[in-house]
Amino acid sequence: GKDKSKDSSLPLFSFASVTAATENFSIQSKLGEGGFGPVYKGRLLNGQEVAVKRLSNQSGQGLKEFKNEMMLIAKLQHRNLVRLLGCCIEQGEKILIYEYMVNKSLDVFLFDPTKKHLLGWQLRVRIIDGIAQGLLYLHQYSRLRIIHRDLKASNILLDQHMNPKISDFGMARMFGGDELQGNTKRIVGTYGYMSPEYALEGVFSVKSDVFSFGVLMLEILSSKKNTGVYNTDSFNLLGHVSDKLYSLLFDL
Ligand code: ACK
Repeated sequence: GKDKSKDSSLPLFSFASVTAATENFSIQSKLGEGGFGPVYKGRLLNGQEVAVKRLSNQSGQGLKEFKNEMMLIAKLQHRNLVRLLGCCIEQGEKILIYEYMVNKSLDVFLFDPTKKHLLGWQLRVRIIDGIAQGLLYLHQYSRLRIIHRDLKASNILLDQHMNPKISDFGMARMFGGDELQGNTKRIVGTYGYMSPEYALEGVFSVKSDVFSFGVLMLEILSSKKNTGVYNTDSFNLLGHVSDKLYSLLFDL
């Protein structure tokens, strides 16, 4: 592959064809289904483990999400964001190659009865802190002002040191100029984590991400999965908390 490591904001390599790509890594097993297709565990020639995300349907929404994820994640680099290592965007085949996250997704650790006990309080707080750092980078320090729009436990991956990294940028949006919020008729994301203004009116902003972060934080601290069923009380409580959290965490 082409070496682009000099420009740290670009993926390390891009393959012109699948043949070129598959000569450089081997696929070992399937990890699961992602937003736009299967995710595999693979290994580069130098032995490094990677996660390979493959676009399964070359048309429509999947392709949109794939392109979106690629365009955004290629420009981002932060210790709390999953790192893109390379890509292949040949006509017939589209794949993204990521660093492999040994401890998989946070929701397994939070909600699997056999794993819950592995998360101590200090670790839970450290995970929350790491996610907040990643989110702050997205919203502010990356200078791109990115709204993730699907922040949830299953999109937080854990590395060998249990450091959290935000993944899955298929639905993320970049804000231009002085815009503070966007509006959409196609409300995507995950119900239990959606802020009321987004769920009901399609209005998204850094604050709707912070709302999702609030829900995530409750899950991390309680090991209880939010049910995704809204009632007025939870609206009021979380809507109120999300503003407070925002100022607490981001205006420091
Ligand atoms: O919860 P999981 O085991 O962690 O199942 C999902 C599955 O692939 C579909 O998204 C896993 N996955 C995604 N990206 C990575 C990665 N970079 N490293 C390890 N596992 C990953 C995810």
